[in-house]
Amino acid sequence: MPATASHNEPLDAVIIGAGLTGLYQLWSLRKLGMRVRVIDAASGVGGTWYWNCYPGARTDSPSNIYQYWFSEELLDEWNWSERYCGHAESERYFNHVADRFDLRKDISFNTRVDAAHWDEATGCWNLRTDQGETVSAQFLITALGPLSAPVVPPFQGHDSFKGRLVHTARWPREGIDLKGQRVGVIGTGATGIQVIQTIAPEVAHLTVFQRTANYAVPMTNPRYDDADRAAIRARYPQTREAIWTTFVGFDEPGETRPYLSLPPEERRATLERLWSDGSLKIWVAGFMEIFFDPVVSEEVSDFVREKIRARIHDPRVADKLVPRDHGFGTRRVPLETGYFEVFNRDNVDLISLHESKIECITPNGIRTSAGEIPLDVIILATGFDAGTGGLTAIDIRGRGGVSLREEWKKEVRTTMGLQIHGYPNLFTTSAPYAPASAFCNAPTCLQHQVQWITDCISHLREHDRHTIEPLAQTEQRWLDHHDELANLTLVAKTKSWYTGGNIEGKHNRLLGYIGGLPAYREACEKVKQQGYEGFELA
Ligand code: N01
Repeated sequence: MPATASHNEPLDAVIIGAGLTGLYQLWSLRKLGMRVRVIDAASGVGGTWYWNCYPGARTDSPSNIYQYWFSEELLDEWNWSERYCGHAESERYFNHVADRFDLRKDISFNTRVDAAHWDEATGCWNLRTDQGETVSAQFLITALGPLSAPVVPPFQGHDSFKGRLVHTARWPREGIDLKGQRVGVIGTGATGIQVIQTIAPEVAHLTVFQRTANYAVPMTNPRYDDADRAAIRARYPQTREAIWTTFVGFDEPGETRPYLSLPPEERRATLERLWSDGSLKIWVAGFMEIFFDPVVSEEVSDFVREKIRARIHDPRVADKLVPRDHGFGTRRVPLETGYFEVFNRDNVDLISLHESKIECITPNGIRTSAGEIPLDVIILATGFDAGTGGLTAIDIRGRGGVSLREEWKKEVRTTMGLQIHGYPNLFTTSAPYAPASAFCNAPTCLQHQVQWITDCISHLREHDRHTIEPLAQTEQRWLDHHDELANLTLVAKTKSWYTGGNIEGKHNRLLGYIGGLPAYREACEKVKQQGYEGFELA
């Protein structure tokens, strides 16, 4: 660990995570003249884009809004090559940012924070890492990303497999040669879809194990030339404004006409227009009623089901692939490129786990209730312990030695996803009950959270205060508000990582704040304007 961190003298702040959030938080706190260290288990920057280097990884947010806004120079000099950039380009971008702003000198790579304990006497967080170092800092900021703790289902026989078994979020950086291999993919979420559509043409045989059929929208991904980039740059002032004002931090205003007020042909025409954009517009800038009105949900879902069915040759396969058990948009909608056509290929089989269950992993493959499938490689695209898993992996203890991990087994609580009662000077990003944990274009919401945290720390320093912590009643008010909105939605009634439903025994509560980014920003701004009323400053 570099010199600053091994001093006994506490740092001003430690940031855990050198991804999108951590890099910007470091840059922001440096601007305040603070001594800051970032700690990351990875060997490089990029967070999600460092770890998720599986075949086909790509953003579902357009590149013009999947970026930082803090530097005009950066906006001017970085050239996106396509509308939705691939994993390698995203990772290159974050490396460029780290170099451009000389951030690496304050980052400790290959270092995992095991524990962070609040020390009442010194008013500092004491951290212990897996490298045996201890670090103290006045402020602790977690920049772990909402999806950093992979879920490996406890299949019997897991260790007996003689081939290669890998989770997509731990894909080896040197890659895996899948040519000519018999591959099984478990999971058909956003990740599984990207992997499946990418590897199907190169493997000898692909078996897809699907538990829940997913909706997906075909991606239109043009490559950009200089003229496109110039046009995109010319719109940056408007784009920068727009992302703050839309419901989920994209740059497209949503449809405002009530769905049911439109004649059927106008509904259809609008859905066709949204669909043909080849983006997530039909989900995030379409008819909002899909999130709370079962009638509209069913009509829009039928529209999408029809689109999916039309692409699959075998109606029996189509029956398995067309979602029936939830409405369009109540789970995360992925973009896809030729995904459904994969199931028209001779070298691909689809196993619906509703028809035959996975019984165990064997030395030679996967045994389902319908028999054994021989495999050379098993890919787990089985998702994440979202929002909470990154935080509970660390032994975080607040006032009185109270363990966050233990408390969150009973109930996950935060104040606006930014702070937690009982844990002074701990700032969380992409934690539960903020839009950033689920319902937002990540860079928009995470940059907003970084700005709020930076302003808050700046306020404390200006007013000669050393600690901040939300009051219990402030936290309860936020949770009540969150629940009230959540419970109006179909999203909260649908099992997915959005509700914690993908983890056995996880407390079920909608993870992301669903009041929209503008309302969330207003709530955060109000706290700031009122001098952090509802928070204890000491
Ligand atoms: O994870 P998921 P993901 N047996 O939880 C299945 C972001 N992301 O990594 O749906 C069998 O969505 C599970 O089945 P079910 C994006 O926000 C973004 O795909 O629970 N199957 C499901 O099919 C996304 O939403 C991008 O019934 C099991 C799958 O595994 C989030 O990451 C790209 C199982 C997990 O799907 C997470 O996506 C990729 C079991 N025991 C990801 N356990 C882009 O921006 C789980 N499954 C493009």
